[in-house]
Amino acid sequence: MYAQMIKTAHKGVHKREDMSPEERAFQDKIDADIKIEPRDWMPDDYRATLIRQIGQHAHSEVVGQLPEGNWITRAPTLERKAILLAKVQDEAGHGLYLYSAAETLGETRDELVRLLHEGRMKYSSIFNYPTLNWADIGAVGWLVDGAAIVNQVALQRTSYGPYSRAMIRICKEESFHARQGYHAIMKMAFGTPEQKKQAQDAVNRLWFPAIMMFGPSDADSTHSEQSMAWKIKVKSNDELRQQFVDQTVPQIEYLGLDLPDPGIKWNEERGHYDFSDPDWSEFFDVIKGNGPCNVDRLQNRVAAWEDGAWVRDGLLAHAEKKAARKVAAE
Ligand code: FAQ
Repeated sequence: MYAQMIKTAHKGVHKREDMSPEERAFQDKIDADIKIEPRDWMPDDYRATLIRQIGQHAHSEVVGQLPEGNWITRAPTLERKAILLAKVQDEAGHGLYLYSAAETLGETRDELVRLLHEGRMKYSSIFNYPTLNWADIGAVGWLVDGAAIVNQVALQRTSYGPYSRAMIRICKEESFHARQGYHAIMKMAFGTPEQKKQAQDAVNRLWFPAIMMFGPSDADSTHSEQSMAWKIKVKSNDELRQQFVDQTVPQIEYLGLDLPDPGIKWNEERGHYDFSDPDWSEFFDVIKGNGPCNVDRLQNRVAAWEDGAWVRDGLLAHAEKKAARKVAAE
């Protein structure tokens, strides 16, 4: 359904004067901050935009397990291993809440997964970078989950009810993820010179990819204007990026690490930190499939899907037998 909807999607922003009476009533609800629920009337493009964003978000949670899963067997202590296991497992749960939210819009999880595996749907750019040392795991929790929280706290107020409610639950778990990450990187930054060097290396490599997570600059964002009019997004990409930089720079300073961007400077007049743009050509290249780990991540997901076929088939066969027995007994 989604693949078809995207082909016929309206280009540009819906203007009030061109809206049908139904669409005007829908927009009035949005403007009055009334949540849209699955059985309410909604424009096809609103539905398609939500399926795209929620689907990509779900895929990000699931693909996002891979860079950290890579370190579960190599975590330095039993405690760190247990924490990392719990965190990675939470990400799978977040994927499930989000696929379920997309199902309320009429799109199946199987279809979204198929589109991901065929390279027709995206997931967050950040997960196409490798995790090379243990400090990266701290940095992922702190910076990547930290960026995800900034975005997701805003999304708690998104206009679509099931997405908003999924975000409230996810944010509670994400805050544990970010704290465990900061705790892990703190141990490294305050540890031996070699550990501190690893922490600095992780921050240097992951800083720009983390600030790219918020998407292209507002000027280059194709969906923002309409998504903000529909309150699918309640803050712009650049607003959220600035919020993340402002909260993270003092944390880097507390760790005693060098700032990863020479352009970071407090701007008294704006009341915000100035910072340098990431290399946007790298961002667009990564989301086109050319990042350091894109091929590997997708191959991994496809292999997991294929290897798990016998479990899905078994569960379905069991459910069918159970349903048939129930019908026979009635
Ligand atoms: N990566 O017009 P916009 C997490 C695409 S969760 C890849 O600005 P939009 C938890 C965009 O899709 C992280 N693609 O797009 C965790 C569009 O392409 P399309 C995920 C990106 O949707 C932690 C094009 O660029 N969070 O990390 C990215 O209005 C640790 C134009 O961009 C969410 O998904 C990107 N970074 O705004 C899990 C939050 N940015 O579709 C495991 C929900 C943009 O036309 C371990 N999503 N693109 O082909 C959102 O808030 C929005 O979708 C944005 C992008 C803000 C990401």
